[in-house]
Amino acid sequence: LTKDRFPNLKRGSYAVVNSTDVDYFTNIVGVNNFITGEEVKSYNEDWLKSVSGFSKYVLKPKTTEQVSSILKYCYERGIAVCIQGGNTGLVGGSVPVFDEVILSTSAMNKIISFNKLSGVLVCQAGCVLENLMNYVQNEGFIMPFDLGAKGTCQIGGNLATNAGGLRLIKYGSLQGSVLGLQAVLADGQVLDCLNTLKKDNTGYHLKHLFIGSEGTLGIITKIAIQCPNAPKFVNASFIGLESFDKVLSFFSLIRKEFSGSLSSFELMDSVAIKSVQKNIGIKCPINDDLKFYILVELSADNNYINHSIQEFLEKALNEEIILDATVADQPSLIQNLWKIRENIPESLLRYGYVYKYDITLPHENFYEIVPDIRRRLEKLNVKAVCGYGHLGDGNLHLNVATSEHNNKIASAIEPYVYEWTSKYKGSISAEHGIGFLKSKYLKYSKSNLEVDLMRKIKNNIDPKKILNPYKIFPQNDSN
Ligand code: FAD
Ligand code: 2HG
Ligand code: ZN
Repeated sequence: LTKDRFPNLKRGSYAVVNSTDVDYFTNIVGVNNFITGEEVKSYNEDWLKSVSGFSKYVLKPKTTEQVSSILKYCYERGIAVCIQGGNTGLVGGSVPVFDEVILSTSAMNKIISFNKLSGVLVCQAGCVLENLMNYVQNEGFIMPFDLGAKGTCQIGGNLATNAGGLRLIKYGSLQGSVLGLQAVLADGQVLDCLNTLKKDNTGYHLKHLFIGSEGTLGIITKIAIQCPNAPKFVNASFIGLESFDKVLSFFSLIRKEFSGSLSSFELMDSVAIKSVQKNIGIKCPINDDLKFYILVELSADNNYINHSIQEFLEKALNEEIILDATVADQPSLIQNLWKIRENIPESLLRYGYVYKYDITLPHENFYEIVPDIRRRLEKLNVKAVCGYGHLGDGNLHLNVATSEHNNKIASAIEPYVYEWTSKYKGSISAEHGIGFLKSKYLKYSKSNLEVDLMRKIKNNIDPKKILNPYKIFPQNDSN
């Protein structure tokens, strides 16, 4: 329980839900979409099993109007609300800290429209990413982003965390591809910024406030997103290398050769690969005794990528920049290579507990922190220390797996990792957000003035602070 790990944290002075409230909520969402009892348990706990609240109620509205009625009521009563999408977030933002009512967007899963001319998809926030991917694929398009959590995460959650993922290097961030959104504010007002056209410079871009706001400024209910045409040719290569210097040389070469066609450049170290092999049972498709692995995806409308990748890799092999490689250009084979990369988080969790760091660093210093942390934790009981992630975007996932949470290990890593990161002016959360678990460390990436301005915005939009309390902003607990 979060309460046990953070004993000094105080519950805000929010109203406790009573039977009249229960009647009101049931009336709005209907008995089937009002969850209470044993079933609430899984909504209280995050994917990492690192934090859990003790909410008694989950509401699953189906429409913006229902969300609006719920929030209007909660605002008047002073009831705190935790917003939950697919609950795949990795910073404890999607679960309650105390007894906040959970508003799940799972029942808001309708696709509203898809314009084949513009490629603009409009949908409700609770659509699961993979369902959207399949839907637009049938129309000859792709979603502009992809995550390992695609089978569970929802597009509303993706916007709320400003998720990055596996294709950002080619298609950019959600801030670029989201054209518009609709959000319900704390007092129930519906903010309609659901633009479906590309250009609009009429004043402040309010949609950007909600992208990455992690449920603290409003509930995103609808989204308009620009989908690119599906590339005609795609291939993926799984490559082994002996040193991180070679990884950087290879990155520089492939970017020069394939520039705009490079849709992923993912790094995995040997510890990450071993974890997938051992804990999930997926075999490494090439020599499994190398120090570093890369998954490169190329995608283009021109067959040049398929004709030339083989030759390009052979040259790199001859020059000993890389040591082993395999290429796939059929969808099922490409998917098999991706499975290795996408299963790393799950495989590490199987050790018991994982300390996760999601940081940006300059390419030159990208990997140094991993062996450094290994040395620091040498005498402590850890199962694995590994580095992987979106090297193309300068985003490292440093993970430390142990059998269970341990304060001694935590304090050997934190704030050390954040001090290291801020020394390079890196971000202490590149793509997962701040949520509950990282709020204490916000100062390593944001100045006092920035946090102050953020607070002013929050207090203005949600003066009673009912939306996702205890998240993003530092709390009064030192654990
Ligand atoms: P949740 O976890 O339910 O919520 C996340 C946050 O958003 C919470 O603060 C919540 O309150 C808020 N929220 C949710 N829905 C709404 C809404 N409609 N309106 C307002 N606020 C809302 N992340 C990446 O960036 N890149 C990756 O490559 C990536 N890979 C992952 C792989 C795995 C295996 C896992 C488990 C996670 C991964 N993640 C990744 C993290 C996670 O999937 C993303 O943060 C994702 O965007 C969360 O979506 P969700 O629907 O699960 O949101
Ligand atoms: C990924 O890229 C996700 O696989 C998860 O962002 C990273 O679990 C992590 O640390
Ligand atoms: Zn990631």
